[in-house]
Amino acid sequence: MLLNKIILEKNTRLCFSADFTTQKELFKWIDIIGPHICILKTHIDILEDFDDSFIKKILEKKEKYNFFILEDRKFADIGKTFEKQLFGGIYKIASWADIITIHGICSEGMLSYLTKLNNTKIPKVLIVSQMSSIGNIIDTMYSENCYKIAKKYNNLVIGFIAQNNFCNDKQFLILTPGININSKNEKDQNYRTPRDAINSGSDILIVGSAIYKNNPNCVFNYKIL
Ligand code: 5BU
Repeated sequence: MLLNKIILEKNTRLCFSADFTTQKELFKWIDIIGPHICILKTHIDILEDFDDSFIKKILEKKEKYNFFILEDRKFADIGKTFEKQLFGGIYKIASWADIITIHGICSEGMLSYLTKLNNTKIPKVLIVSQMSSIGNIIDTMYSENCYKIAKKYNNLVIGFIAQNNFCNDKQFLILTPGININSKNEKDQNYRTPRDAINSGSDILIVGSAIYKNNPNCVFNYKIL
């Protein structure tokens, strides 16, 4: 994975959470934020006007701005359903996403299934091992079990979506959502400051609305710390 190379070359630890519902808005923001990020995070199933042209366009932007694409699908199912969701349907996620998220709950089965596939284009995996949302029921044992599974499948798993570096293992990246320079609770989302996340051992900050609901220049508050 050449993510570290991008981080160094572009001097950024920012993953932009592009939670837009139209392609026009999505690609407009990619053109604004693209030069400042190492990862672009999508939620493909919230796009209202998805069509086949999307895949070509997103891959062109990736080439132009040099970032990885993370589809935050948070897969959580049995292997054969997961396979269809990842490779098939209308989105063909595996054909354009470099990285995907999967929930820890049944990640052992999904990773074992993925390992046995003869498919050449398999995205790398981040396991959701902690969440930012208020009232989520993940406990320390759950996170610890995610770590055990990640070690077993470290050919595919490159890290975790987590709030802190709970495993303290340099082979895995920690990507942290729920970031805003004004720490606050907003509905069920718990926002912590970039500094707080970095001090907790985060490698990459996932930031969405704190940037796109603001002046684009505020990207510099989150870019590198
Ligand atoms: P925000 O606009 O910066 O709040 O968006 C956060 C994004 O990160 C959004 O796409 C969520 O789906 C995603 N997310 C999160 O907020 N918290 C989590 O624990 C996980 C993902 Br996992």
